[in-house]
Amino acid sequence: MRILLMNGPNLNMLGVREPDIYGRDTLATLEDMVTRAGVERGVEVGCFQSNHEGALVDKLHEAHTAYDGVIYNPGAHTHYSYALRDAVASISTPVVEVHISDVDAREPFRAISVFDGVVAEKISGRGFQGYVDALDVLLERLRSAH
Ligand code: CA2
Repeated sequence: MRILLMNGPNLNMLGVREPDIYGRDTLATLEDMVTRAGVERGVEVGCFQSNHEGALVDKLHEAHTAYDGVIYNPGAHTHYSYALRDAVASISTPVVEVHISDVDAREPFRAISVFDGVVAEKISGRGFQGYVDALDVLLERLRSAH
């Protein structure tokens, strides 16, 4: 089983600024944590981060054939990118949307997600643990489908 961990714009800045919202740990730590969680569960995790919408669209298209599931934090694209919503809708690979912060408890625009209705599940406000929880959601779903 292959799972893609995908992070959108500005998430390469994790641990660099705004530690009160996003914590002190870096993207490398997050990728390592999810990769290790995958190893424990017998799953290969591929990691990708980009600040560019088109690169993220391309990676989702690649996930259609190359991965069994996607853990995806779209960053601010969550709130406005119909191109990425359409990309998620265009693939049959299940996608779980993850947010480190509790998007419903912040500015009102963050409570809106264009991915509503096209993702398998949305996890918000659990910090980095939310990504591991998303891995478990995907594995449960994928294993019960076989
Ligand atoms: O809570 C989340 O994970 C978000 O997806 C993060 C996005 C934000 O636009 C969403 O509303 C919620 C922003 C990611 C920015 O990450 C930074 C990390 C460190 C320092 C500055 C920004």
